Formats: sequence, structure tokens, C-alpha cells
Amino acid sequence: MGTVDYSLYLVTDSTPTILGERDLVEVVEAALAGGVTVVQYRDKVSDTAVLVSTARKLHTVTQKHNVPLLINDRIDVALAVGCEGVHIGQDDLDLLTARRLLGNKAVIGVTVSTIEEALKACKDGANYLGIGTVFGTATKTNTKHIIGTAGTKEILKAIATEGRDVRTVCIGGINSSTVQRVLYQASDRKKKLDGVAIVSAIIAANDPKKAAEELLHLVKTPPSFAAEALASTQKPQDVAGLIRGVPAIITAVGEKTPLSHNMTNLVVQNFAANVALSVGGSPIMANYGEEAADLSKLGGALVINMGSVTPDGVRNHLQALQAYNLAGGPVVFDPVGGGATSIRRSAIRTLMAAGYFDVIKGNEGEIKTVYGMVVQQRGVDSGASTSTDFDKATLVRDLAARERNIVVMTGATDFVSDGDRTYAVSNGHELLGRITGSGCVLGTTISLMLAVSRGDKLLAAIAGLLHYEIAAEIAAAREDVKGPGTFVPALIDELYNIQKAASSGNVGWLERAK
Ligand code: 3NM
Ligand code: MG
Repeated sequence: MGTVDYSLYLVTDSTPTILGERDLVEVVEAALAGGVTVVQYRDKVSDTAVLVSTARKLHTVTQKHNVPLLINDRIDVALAVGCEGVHIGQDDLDLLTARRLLGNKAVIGVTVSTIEEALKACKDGANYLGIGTVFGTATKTNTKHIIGTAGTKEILKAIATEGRDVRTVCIGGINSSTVQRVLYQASDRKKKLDGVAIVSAIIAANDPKKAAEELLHLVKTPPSFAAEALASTQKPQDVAGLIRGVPAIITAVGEKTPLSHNMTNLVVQNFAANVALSVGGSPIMANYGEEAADLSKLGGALVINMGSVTPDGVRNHLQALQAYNLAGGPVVFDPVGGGATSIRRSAIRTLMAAGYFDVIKGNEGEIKTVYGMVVQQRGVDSGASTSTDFDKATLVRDLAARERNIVVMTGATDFVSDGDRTYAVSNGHELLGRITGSGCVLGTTISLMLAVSRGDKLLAAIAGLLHYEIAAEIAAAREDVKGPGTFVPALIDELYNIQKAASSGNVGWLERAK
């Protein structure tokens, strides 16, 4: 059979809730016509005679497409049929025994959900690993660990050496809206996923052929949020280089007037819209998820701000996130008050599992919560901190590396990282802490920079930070500013003034950057 292509690995399921009344062999044949590259026959309930006869029929169709057929768990069925191999779980016959029974030519894959299991399977000679469960899925409810893209990446990283020749797929909740960013986020620099394993998104699809075609296309195409990324050698690595790139981004916002689609909380709607306008963008405050499919095609960016969390809100956020991921529009996540209540912690997990965020922006309590640390925020304030600047920079870097995105942590000093390059920005003013929504509208500002600079998202985040924090500094120093009340309009003015200055080639304000 030569080398196996693991790009689109179909796992079958014969239960009525997934297969319905259809004939499994016909569904698999359609999926093969759509481009499935490996088939695993998985049937946990049928009698042995049924397993063997179905497997024989499946083998006839997989052979026609020159695709390997593997049997879940049942070595005896694989031997009876003479197909290409088996897939074994942690509770099945052990790998060494399976290998002894099937021989060296057989393809044997193993389900792993921990680093230990993965290392052992590599050492014992697995041909590939099925890593999961990535996301909770109705298809398999007895999963032991939901590991997300972060857990998948940890396993890949751990086997980069021992598992050099072992192929990998991930499984659990992979479908057309998750597949691209799972491949993007889960792959480690030294060890990539070779493909994805899928049950319901193909078997339960109305048109399994079309579903397989679409999934294979998504697997083979780099996602839009990665496609435009500059090669890292082209990215400025030093502070001076980054700062030089800032005025062009601010100017581009003024020229292109991109849309900043805000799904934000009740408190900051008006303030965020004014900030978007003064920074040069075009705000739309649209909290209804249904609208996102259209809005995501207008070349702007989305801000998902969790400040007024409701069940309805989370549903709308999910819908919009998936629409922007699909259309390739950048998304900023603002997990407001994330560490304040268990409802917010759970909303964060739901949103993080459902899609890709280009930028996550929050205060220390929020960023820690997104990372998975348990903190107790007092409302939306960050809460007391015992972290050093080094701790903060490390956390921001680790989260960005894990999510393969940009993380901005606000505070007296702001930290920003793409997982590789990490910077601190010390501009700003104490008055920002005395007005409502100052963090939220920074998210709006960054979204506009992102909309015009997808090639270097870190640079976009830094442009947003500097524009905003320097405007605050200038505003606070004005003679007409007497306190928080007069600071708000002055901040809006100075955001506007910096936009104008940058657009006319004046970069004097940028000398304040520190
Ligand atoms: N094994 P769907 S998850 C068969 O984690 C199976 O080992 C899993 O189904 C594991 O693609 C799973 O419909 C079901 O989410 C995946
Ligand atoms: Mg099993």
C-alpha cells in the first residue's frame, strides 16, 4: 500500500443517531469519492459475523480507492478480512501483542490522550497516533480526557524526537468550522499533525461526499489567519524596528476606515463606538450572531467582549466567532471579568474551544483565567497581584505560544507577545483606571489595527497599544483635564489627534513610546 496519507481519516459509526437509516458501505463509498484518505471501521455493538461481513464489503470499496482499511479494536476481524491494519485504544489488546499477531506490514494506530501514553506507543512501534479527545463530542461520551488544541500540541511536542517517524491525527469534535484552526494551533514547530480523524462531520452529513470534499479542501488550504503571516525572518525583531512600523498601520486605518464589529457589554457601547471613530475606523455595535456572516465579509475585525455575559450572548458570540474564522476576519477576545464567576470561566472555555482568536486582551486576572489558572477577580477589576514583571511576561508569552496568537495583558505596564517576541509598553496614565471601559476600548482600537495589518499581528497590537496609551498620556496632561470626567472627552480628542498626526506624516508623538 506504500505510505499512508493521513490527511482525512474517516472513522465510521453505525449507531442510528449518526448513520441514520442509511447503509454504511454506501456512506463510506461516497466519502471515499469525496477524498477520504484512510477508513477505520469502528463498530462497538455488532456481532462478530456482522463485523466480518461488513468489513469485507468496506474493504472492497476502500481497495477500489487505494485507501487503507483499519479495524477498531478487533484484531481477529482484521485478520479474517486481510485488511491493512487496526486501531487500538488504551483498553484494547496491547500494541506489542497486536504487532506480533498482525506482522510488521500492518498499519497499527493507537489512541493516546497523555504524553506517557504517546511516548509508550511510539516506543512500542505504533505507525500512527490518534490524539484526543480534542473537543467534547456527542459521538463518544465516555472520553477520558478533553485535551483541546493545547493538550494536543503538548503531546506532539513531547514526541518530536521519539515519534519522529510516527504519524499523527487528532480526533474529537473536528468539523468544517474547527478543522483549520485545530491544524494550525495544535501543530508544534517540530512535530505537525498529519491529518484529522472525523466521525460525525462526514458520517452524519446529508451529503457525505460533499462533506469529505469540503473537509479535505480545508485540510489542504492554509487558514486565512495564517496565510498572510509574514515569514518570521521578515518580521522586525527589535523594538526600534517594530516602532518604525507603527505609523504606517495607524495611517492605513485612517485611509481604509475598516469596520470594527463590536459585540460588547452594555456599559461601553457608546464609548467604544466613539473611540473607533476617533481612531479612524467605522464602528458597528451588533450583538446578534446571525448578522456576523454578512459583516465578516466586509474586511473588518470582530471584538468579542464578554462583559455582559448571558446564555444568549455566548450563543451569539459563538456564531460570530465561527463566521469570522470562516471568512478570515480577525477576532479580538476580551474576557472581561473572566475570573470573577464560574459562569464566566465556563464561557471562556466554551469560546476558546469553539474558534480561533487572533488577539486575546485582558488584565492580569483575565489572562490568568484564560490560561487556566484559578484566580478570584473582584468584579471586572484585576484583583491584587503578586506577580513580578517577569512572571507577567512569561505568562503572556506562554499563552500566546499555546494559542498561536497574540496576547496583550494590560496593567500599569502592558505586556504583549506572539509567543516568540515579547514586549512591555509603559505608556498610559493612572486616570485610565478611573474611567469605565478603558480596557474594552483598547480592544476596539487593536481590532482596527488588525484589520489593516494581518501580516504581522504583533505589530498591529503594538500599534494599537501605543496609539491608545500615548493618547491617554497626552490627554491626562492637558490643562482642561481636571479628573476622570474631563479625561474621557480629552482621550477621545487625543486619539483623533494622533490619527491625524500619523496620517500627515507627523510621528513626534511616537517619541513618547517607552
Ligand atoms: N475516539 P466526532 S473521540 C471515536 O478521543 C472517537 O479517542 C475519540 O467523533 C477519542 O468526529 C471519538 O463525531 C469520536 O466528534 C469523534
Ligand atoms: Mg477502542
